[in-house]
Amino acid sequence: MKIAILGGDGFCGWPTALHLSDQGHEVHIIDNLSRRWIDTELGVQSLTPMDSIQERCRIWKQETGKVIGFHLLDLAKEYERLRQWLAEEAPDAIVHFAEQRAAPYSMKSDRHKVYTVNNNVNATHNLLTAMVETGIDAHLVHLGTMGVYGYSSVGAPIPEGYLDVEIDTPTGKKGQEILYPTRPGSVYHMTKSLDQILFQFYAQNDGLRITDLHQGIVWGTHTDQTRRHPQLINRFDYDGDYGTVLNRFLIQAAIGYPLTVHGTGGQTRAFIHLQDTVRCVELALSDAPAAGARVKIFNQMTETHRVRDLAEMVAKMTGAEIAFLPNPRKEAAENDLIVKNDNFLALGLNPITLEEGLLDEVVEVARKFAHRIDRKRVPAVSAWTKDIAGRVETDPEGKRLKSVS
Ligand code: NAD
Ligand code: USQ
Repeated sequence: MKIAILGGDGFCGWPTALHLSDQGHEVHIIDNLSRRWIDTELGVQSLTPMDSIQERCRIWKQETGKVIGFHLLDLAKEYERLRQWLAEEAPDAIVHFAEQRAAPYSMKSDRHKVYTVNNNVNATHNLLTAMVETGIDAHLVHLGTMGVYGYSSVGAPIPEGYLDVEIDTPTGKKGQEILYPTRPGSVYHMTKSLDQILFQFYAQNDGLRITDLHQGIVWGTHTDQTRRHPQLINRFDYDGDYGTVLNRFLIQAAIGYPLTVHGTGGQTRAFIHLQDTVRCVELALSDAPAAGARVKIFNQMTETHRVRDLAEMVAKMTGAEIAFLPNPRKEAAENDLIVKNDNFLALGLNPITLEEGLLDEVVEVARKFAHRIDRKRVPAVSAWTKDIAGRVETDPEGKRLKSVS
């Protein structure tokens, strides 16, 4: 297939591009490199030294003989160029990773909220309307998030996207299938909830074939392809805005920084290893919905864990200390989470679960590149409200360690 990977310079997009190219697909990356600019804005850098996207593609060709095209294009702002590109290239499939994906970044200030909404909603809508206008028959696979559901399950497992409800009518109860009610916990997660409505409309109105992958928190760093050459190494975010919880705990352990647990660490979240992310995208591509069918929604996660259990596991493995910090986010202090992921299991996913070997691998990568870490960028200081901002701990390493336990 000819596959466009939107956001293919990012943490999930790059290994997916390599994986699909390795399988013999013709891969084109579209990216505006905004993530690299955000690193500059925040004064941080990937833990791992990333080459330019052009250089990464050159090394891939040198190693494998396979070509990955790169196209510098802003999906949110360059509608005409996007439409023209789609009309000329007519990809068979489009994998859409290209959004501002950090919840803390989306909550930093009003400007960051505006940017995140404009970027994410416009990127998705521009893509959908350009697909209709050009008449290409591509299968769109979008990377959504488990966070659209919110995290407190009512005791029943969260289904894959849809919920059967009964509505009281004057003539009795009537059944209806609805999108599972959204309950986003940040402006970023809110944009993913809005994306869902855009997909529902364009599938119903124009028969677009769309799969939305509600992905959990991705951990790990390498995949089979990124291991092939040092210059194919993946991005690795550790800072307080873009670093995600398990990867952060692993780098914190590697540099002797206390593990930064927010609140009591009672938050339960869904997780997936990066290697399974790329495999799930492959599986989703092989199982496109028919034109006119409802949006296919998969829960792309393999296991759930409580944040403090992860911290305890990493502490036991590495000897790291745990710091319980005031939570900069507005979120439930404790929640349970039960999630269905039957669709991917039925397609043959054999989940990689947390195991010491893979955790060790990340700690090793972190130790190797520890000299690139700016410890001042480790604390998560983006607060969800002005009130919370006054309580944020900006120096978890300092002597004033606050404990809420
Ligand atoms: P990332 O920030 O590393 O990559 C996103 C890429 O998209 C970047 O290279 C960025 O430059 C590009 N981009 C953003 N806006 C763009 C635009 N307007 N035009 C063109 N390119 C643009 O993020 P990631 O971790 O690789 O996540 C990819 C997708 O997966 C996101 O949509 C995210 O919501 C979703 N996701 C990620 C995780 C995770 O833990 N990383 C978990 C669940 C879902
Ligand atoms: N947390 C800590 N300590 C830290 C960092 C985070 O306790 O140092 C806690 C947070 O308070 C939160 C949980 O860990 O309760 C998860 O935080 P996270 O930053 O790992 O994940 P999140 O903000 O939800 O976002 C990430 C990705 C996002 C994706 C989402 C999937 O950045 O793109 O959509 O995971 S999910 O969480 O399933 O919605």
